[in-house]
Amino acid sequence: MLDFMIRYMYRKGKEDWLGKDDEPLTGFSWRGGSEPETTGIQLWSEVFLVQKSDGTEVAVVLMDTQGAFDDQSTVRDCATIFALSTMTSSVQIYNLSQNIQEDDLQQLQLFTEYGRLALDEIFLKPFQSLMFLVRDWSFPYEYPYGFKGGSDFLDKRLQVKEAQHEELQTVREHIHSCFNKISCFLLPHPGLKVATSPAFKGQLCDVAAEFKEQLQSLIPKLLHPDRLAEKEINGNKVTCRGLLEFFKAYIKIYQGEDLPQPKTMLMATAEANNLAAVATAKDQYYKNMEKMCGGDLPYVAPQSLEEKHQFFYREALHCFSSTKKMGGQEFCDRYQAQLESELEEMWESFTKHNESKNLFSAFRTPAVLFVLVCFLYVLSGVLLFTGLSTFALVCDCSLGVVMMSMLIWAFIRYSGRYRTVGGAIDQAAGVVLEQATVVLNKSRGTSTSDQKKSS
Ligand SMILES: Nc1nc2c(ncn2[C@@H]2O[C@H](COP(=O)(O)OP(=O)(O)OP(=O)(O)O)[C@@H](O)[C@H]2O)c(=O)[nH]1
Ligand SMILES: [Mg+2]
Repeated sequence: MLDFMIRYMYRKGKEDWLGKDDEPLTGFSWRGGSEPETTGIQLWSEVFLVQKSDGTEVAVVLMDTQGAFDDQSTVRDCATIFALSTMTSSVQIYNLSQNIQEDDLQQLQLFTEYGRLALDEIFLKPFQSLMFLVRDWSFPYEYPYGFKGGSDFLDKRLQVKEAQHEELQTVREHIHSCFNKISCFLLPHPGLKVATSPAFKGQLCDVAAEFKEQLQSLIPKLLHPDRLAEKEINGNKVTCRGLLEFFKAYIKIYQGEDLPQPKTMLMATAEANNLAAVATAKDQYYKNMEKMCGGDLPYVAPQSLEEKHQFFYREALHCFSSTKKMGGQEFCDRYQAQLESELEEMWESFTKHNESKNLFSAFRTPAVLFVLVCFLYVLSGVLLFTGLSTFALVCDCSLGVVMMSMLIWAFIRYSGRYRTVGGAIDQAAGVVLEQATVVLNKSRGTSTSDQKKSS
């Protein structure tokens, strides 16, 4: 198709632009066979300058792209190629075989949505003209070949009806909202030689007459100087130089990590299933634990809370594994691991919350500081009594510092401000308590061993 367009551009004005009967078709490389030929996006190396009848000059750039979904490309690749080519062209030809089916429309919806993501400020419809080109159209008795039949056929296919399921309505509305102009051309079968013969090199003698006739109608309608649609982005006409800049900018966006990954329908559904199952299981665990130790409920002994946690944790995992999910075992395992780590996090926060209700832990810091004050007071008295007045002075100073800390701590707890200072005091009290316990344990250890020795 594109090679016939190239012919038209080189020979325009001539009656016999379609070519001689035995002339091979050259231009963008093509070949028969089940393996794909075109990969990525290709532009014809020559920019055709065309003068319109009003004297203005426009440039025509022909772009070929790979087909959607070959065995080398991911959904992301296909969506990116479709999006890039649609964003940078004034007419996008959506080549379909035999019919326009619902999955073609869904694919179009996914790809155009991906294209729209990259455009941040859109005032108008994001894309210009979309043309469905239905190849090998076999029902000319229902809708005749060409634009007229195509347009009637497309109207029927893209009609939004009240009785339609919401899903079908959104696909149609989405496509209408993306393109300024949507058209359709029904093209007949080019003949068995074209479709099946390995010796076919594009010579017109092997092409069905009907096909040639429609080709002669279609191509001038697209490429006739006065019918050329100029490329506009956000309502502004774009020059070739501008197009290059846009192309670079769009490629950068698609290379970046900001856009979500388009996925196959199965992957997207499986992910949604699994995430929903994770959320339900988490919710179940949270509610159960909340009943045990949440909110204002009193402090629970850590061991019994842990037992409850183990039980509800297993219940939550069971809830996850018994929910029907798509994507296979390996895929689900990934989400199970995610669930396990999120449950662990929740457990940690529940234990902390429970711990904070423990009366001793709430008064741990003032208790430690109070004991320290008493100890320093007695120590200073003893030191003064034994004549070590310098050491007693140091003790008194430390006593002052501890008392100040106590007052500051009380103020912070009351006002809720300067919480980092409060945290530091708590930490220091914790260290003192720890050291004191170590010392006490040691002394108890030595006294019991002394006892053992003496016995
Ligand atoms: N049935 C049928 N075959 C066609 C038509 N037009 C071209 N062909 C044949 O289809 C084969 C592939 O044509 P291409 O134009 O390379 O198709 P393409 O979509 O660019 O394919 P890739 O670049 O390989 O993805 C060739 O053997 C053509 O002769 C058509 O309208 N109907
Ligand atoms: Mg190709």
